[in-house]
Amino acid sequence: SGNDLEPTPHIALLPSAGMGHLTPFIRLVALLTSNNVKVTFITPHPTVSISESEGFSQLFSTFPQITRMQLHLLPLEDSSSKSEDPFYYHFELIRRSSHLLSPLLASLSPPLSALVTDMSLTSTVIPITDALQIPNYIFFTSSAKMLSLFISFHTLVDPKAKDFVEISGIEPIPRSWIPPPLLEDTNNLMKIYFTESGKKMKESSGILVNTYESIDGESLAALNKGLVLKGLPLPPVIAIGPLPPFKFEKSQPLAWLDDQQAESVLYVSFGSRTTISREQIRELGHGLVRSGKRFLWVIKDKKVDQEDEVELVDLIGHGLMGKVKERGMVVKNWLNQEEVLSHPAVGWFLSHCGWNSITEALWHGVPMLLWPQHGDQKINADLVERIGVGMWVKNWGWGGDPIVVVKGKEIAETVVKMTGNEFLRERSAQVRDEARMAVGEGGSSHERLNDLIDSWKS
Ligand code: BUP
Repeated sequence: SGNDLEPTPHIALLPSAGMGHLTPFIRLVALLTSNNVKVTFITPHPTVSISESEGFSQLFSTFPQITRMQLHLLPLEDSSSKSEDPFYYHFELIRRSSHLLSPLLASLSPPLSALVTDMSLTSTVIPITDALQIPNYIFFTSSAKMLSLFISFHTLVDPKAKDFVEISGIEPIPRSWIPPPLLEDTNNLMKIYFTESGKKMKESSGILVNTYESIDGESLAALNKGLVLKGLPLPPVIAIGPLPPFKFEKSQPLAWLDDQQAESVLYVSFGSRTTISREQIRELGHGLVRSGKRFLWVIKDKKVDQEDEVELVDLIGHGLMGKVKERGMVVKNWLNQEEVLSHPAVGWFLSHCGWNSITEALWHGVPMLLWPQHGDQKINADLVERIGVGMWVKNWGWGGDPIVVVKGKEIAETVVKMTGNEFLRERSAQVRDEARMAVGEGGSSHERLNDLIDSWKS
């Protein structure tokens, strides 16, 4: 389609580390490409995980018309932060290599209409695009509610001093929902990127968010009315979500799922970069068995997939392994989640509340048991609970807390309660329809994206 007389915009995109950041970029790239936008995708090299490099290969083989450019990351001279989270360490590597972008961007032909960068790179990339006079859009890969915290965090006076964090235009956020590293006294990689990029964000040309009006309306309105920074104008905050899952070729046979009854299976996953303690893994296993439900459980022992070498049976022990196999299917590390959530046998999702997992569950109408582990996940859990498609047991705390272990008995009781709640299922079907309407012809997110692409043509 498209008018031959209309210029084709040329957009470069630069993601950051981890599947939670890469997946929405891949979806956006697929969407832009199918809207006749010329895309150059800049891939940081090397990646942290195998999943990321596989994601890149699949994307480029599916869309040969996308130009690939590599950003070769420089090693850090000061490696004292190497012991911190490997994904945040990689954010820092990409940030510190950002100056290498200048010659790369300047060499692209035809000249760029805009660069879209991951939120974590805002503070180092904006000076570069400013110098080259290229419009810079930030892609925020979490909710608009989280964006309001991101943008205002550097203005908050001692956020840990009060029970609630107050952001103008937004309902106060309980302190216990704030990502714990942000409340530490000492600096850490998350706090540094969050503060620095949050501060610089207002200088971007626009902020794209993988969300939509009917779940995140309060924050979208507050941001776009300029309330969040108390009258300081912000660039337009553009809700373009939920970005439709992009289906690569079927990657794994899910024969076990094919044999299960419709909506009978609980899918359990804590995302691509979260491990839970061995003790908690075993309690969870006992809980799942005791719930009497069928389940499909993805277990991780290491944050980084290529380091994960332990055998499943050594993780959960022979006794539990035997019981688990009677009712469920357990997999190490990775399954194609899109295939799982779209499978008719899957009826519920026990999720760590990563924003991508949530938008995917909404898209497929799968009700959730919410167990936030770290980062933005409590803020995400709250949004899901409010729209009525999830159950959140708040006293389970942060799953990432090594001291609190939730017992199997309680997990089993909660699973039974959640899976018996018909209201959650009915509401999930409505929310699925709304999500699809937002990105369908005439929907709010569909319109926003079209306007954006049009603005790149002039
Ligand atoms: Br695990 C896993 N298969 O087995 P989130 C994840 N995914 O396809 P995270 C799979 O990775 P952040 C698996 O569908 C989602 O798109 C999943 O992103 C996919 O959580 C993505 O849900 C994971 O945002 O990232 O990994 O914790 O911390 O950035 O939210």
